Amino acid sequence: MKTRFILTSRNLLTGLAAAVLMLTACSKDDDTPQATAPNNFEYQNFRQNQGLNLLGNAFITGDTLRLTKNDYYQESACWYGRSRVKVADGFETNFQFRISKRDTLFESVWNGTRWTKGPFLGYNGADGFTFVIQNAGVDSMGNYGYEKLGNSIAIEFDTFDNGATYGDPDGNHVSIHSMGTAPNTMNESASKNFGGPVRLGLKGFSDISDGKVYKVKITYQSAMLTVFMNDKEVHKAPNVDLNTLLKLTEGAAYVGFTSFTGAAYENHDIMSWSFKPLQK
Ligand SMILES: [Ca+2]
Ligand SMILES: [Ca+2]
Repeated sequence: MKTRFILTSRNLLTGLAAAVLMLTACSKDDDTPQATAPNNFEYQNFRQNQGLNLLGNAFITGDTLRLTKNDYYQESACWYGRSRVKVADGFETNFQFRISKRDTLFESVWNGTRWTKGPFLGYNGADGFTFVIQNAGVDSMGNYGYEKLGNSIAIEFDTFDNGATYGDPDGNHVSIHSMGTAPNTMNESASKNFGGPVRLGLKGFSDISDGKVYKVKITYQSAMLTVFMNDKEVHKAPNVDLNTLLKLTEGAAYVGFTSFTGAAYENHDIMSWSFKPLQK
């Protein structure tokens, strides 16, 4: 287990004595991917897991890429492992995600002898997932998936409010994080050059951990990075020059996902995924 200093759901909840939370697999498959061209691939589902590099606690279950299961202290990355893909001239990626079976919080009640499980307080769940472009390496993974992962840009779907210290506006937001070639961070200071976090509740998505399947499209064209959910634009960052920001290899990088859980958890699933280049 890595040393952890960051206020995540992991260490936050360890301090909550009054509210008690009641309540690895790593596979790798280097078979030929379902690619129609080196920069154009599509996974209609993940039943065959072809060409993915699964790191940490990511695994395939049925048709689904499960980045992290609903258990404590999971972390993962999953890269398209066949090759780097061209990103600098523009791309479009589409995927579906589902976040489900989050843990719940119950009040802790002292019965005169011991603490017991009290009334239901609400849903918890953590910590979300990211889509990442990185050229650190196909076997690279940071803490919490992308924390400390250098040479990367992460589009974060954040489901846990780590508080003002880390700049989270709530536990249901999308944000774009990069420190260029330096180590990335979940601190929202890394998103200030990309418009900061966007509260998804203000975009009509009140709870992305509700177990429903959501469709995401991310496009990069003419230096504009745009994020859509269910065909609705939810975030847009102009003046993103990936060639300048990151140290790419002939305009190409590795793409994929990261995720983590802590003292709160939920399933983070990717149901489908495609990637294709766009023209300038
Ligand atoms: Ca967070
Ligand atoms: Ca965040």
